[in-house]
This record gives sequence, structure tokens and C-alpha cells, in this order.
Amino acid sequence: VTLLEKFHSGDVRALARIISIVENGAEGYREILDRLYGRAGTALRLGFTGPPGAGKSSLVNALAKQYLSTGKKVGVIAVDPTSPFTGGALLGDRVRMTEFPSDGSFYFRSMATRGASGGLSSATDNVSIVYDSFGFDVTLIETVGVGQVEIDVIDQCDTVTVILVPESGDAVQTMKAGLMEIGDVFCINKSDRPGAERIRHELRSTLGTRKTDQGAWPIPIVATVATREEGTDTLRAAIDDHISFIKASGQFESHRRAQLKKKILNILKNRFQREFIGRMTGEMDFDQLLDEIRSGSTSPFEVSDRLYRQFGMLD
Ligand SMILES: Nc1nc2c(ncn2[C@@H]2O[C@H](COP(=O)(O)OP(=O)(O)O)[C@@H](O)[C@H]2O)c(=O)[nH]1
Ligand SMILES: [Mg+2]
Repeated sequence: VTLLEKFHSGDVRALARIISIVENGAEGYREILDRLYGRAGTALRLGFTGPPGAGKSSLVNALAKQYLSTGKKVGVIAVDPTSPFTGGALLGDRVRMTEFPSDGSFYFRSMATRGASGGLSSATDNVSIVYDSFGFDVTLIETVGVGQVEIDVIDQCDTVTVILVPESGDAVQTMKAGLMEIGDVFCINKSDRPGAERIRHELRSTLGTRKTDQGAWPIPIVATVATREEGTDTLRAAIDDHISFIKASGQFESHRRAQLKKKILNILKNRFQREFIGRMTGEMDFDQLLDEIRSGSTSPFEVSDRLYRQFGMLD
């Protein structure tokens, strides 16, 4: 029996192995993905982002339980941008996982930000495809709301929930962190703490200034206490509403198509970079070109033009 056959029969160890192969871009990962795409495309991708300690993992766990309790199969991807130093946090995630079933209806993967930009978002996308074709109904993706890599990951989600806490400070700070633009649903977690009402009001008035066209999605703000699973059913309902809304409006499909196009262009770009530029510059006598530039007889632009032309790419 092949690995893929085991995978399709619901074997969790085959799932784990395929995830590792795909995540690492190991031998054969391309062929695996080629086959999996035919069976993927229906799982929802739900993103959760917000400052460290806001309660993203706690909320994702609570929501995972809810989806499981209604018979849905759930995959989780936790993106940890500070990987080398968060052994504790990752361990915490793992400990919590003992509350979850190991019968193939649930899987958790934590991924570290890699050096190469773009590498992580394509890895999370590929792992989501694996989950999807394994038969999961929802993929919950947790990421800290910072750099471009995390934004790329969040971009791939159908619905983005931004999680704030009373301690997040004023709404202006949140806007500066770039979180305002990307949320479809806002969640004020740790609503058991003082200041929850205040941040809710500030958020409401700040969101009010976001361009709202006629018939646009009315962005909900949900208060939760993740650790007591309070408000998490309301949060889930808000997310489900958003999915229904974008499916009815056509945004769901157009967003997915846009993401696929972006992926194709990205694959091409990487391939060009690897193969074409490698071939172009592999046997190049750079020293001489650099001498010419240093002596002032040409510029990096002219040199690139010359190289480009040499390969018949520039008329
Ligand atoms: N008081 C309170 N603590 C919470 C709540 N949600 C999470 N926490 C705690 O906040 C800390 C950070 O939570 P975690 O889910 O790991 O946050 P993350 O870094 O955003 O993933 C943990 O100690 C949680 O137990 C909440 O609603 N109220
Ligand atoms: Mg976390």
C-alpha cells in the first residue's frame, strides 16, 4: 500500500508524514501536491491574528472543540515567528493537544518562520491543501500579526479574525500594527479584564471610519473569555456568518482565484530565479564586470541589460 493510499484511507501517520514531506519540500512533495489538488478546495481557512499573548491559541483551541463537537474535522496550523526562543510556548501548545482526538478528525501542526520570505506562506498554503484533501472541513491558522510573511499567510484565509485584548492599548496603536485593515471579524478577548468596554468603543469608532460601501460586510466585534470558553460560540457564529456572506456575494470564489493566481506567479518567480538566473550568472566573470562599474565606465543597470540581451531576452 502506498503512502498516498494510506493517507486517503484516513491514516493519521500517513497524514503526518505527508505534512512533513510537503512542509520541508522533500523529495516527491511536488507529485504529492499534484495529486492532492484534485481532492482539495472545500475546506474553510480561518485565520486568527493579534499580538502575542492575546489568547489566539486559547481561542483556536476553543473553536476547534466547537467545530469537532458539531461533527466537523479540524486541522490547526500555528505559525510561530519567534521559533528558536519559544520552546515553552510550543510545549504549551502540545500539552493542550492531549485534549483533542487522535482518530483522524483533528490534527495540529506548529510551523516556524523560516529565513526565506515567502517560504512560510507557501508552506502553510501547502499544508492547508494536505489537510483539505485529507478530509478536514476547517483549517484554523494562528499567526502573530506582524511582518509581511504573516500577512501573506493571513491573506490566504477566507475569514480573518483579529484578536485584541484590553491591554492592547488604544485603537490607534492597533491601526499602526496594521491589524485594522485585515480583520473581517474582531474579537476582544480577556473581556474579564478591566478596559474591555473601552477598547470595544474605540474599536467601533475606528472601524466606523473604514470605508463601508452599500451592502458591505458589517464587521462584528465579539467579546470573549477564551479560557472560560465564554463568547466563543458567538465568535464562531460571526465567522460562519462571514463565510455565508462572502459565498453569497461571490467574494469567496474571487478571493480564492486571486490567491491561486498569486501562487502560480510565485512558483514561476521562484523557478525563474533558481533556474534562469542561475544559468545566466553561473559561469559569469563577475570580477571584470565589477571592475568596469567601479572604474565608472558602466552601471549595474547597463550590466544587467547586457546580460539580459546576451540571453536573447531583450530586443
Ligand atoms: N484572563 C484571561 N486570560 C486569558 C484569556 N485567554 C487567554 N488567556 C491567557 O493568556 C495567556 C496567553 O494565551 P495564548 O492563548 O497562549 O495567547 P497567544 O500568544 O495569543 O496564542 C495564557 O496564559 C492564557 O491562559 C482570557 O480570556 N482571560
Ligand atoms: Mg499562541
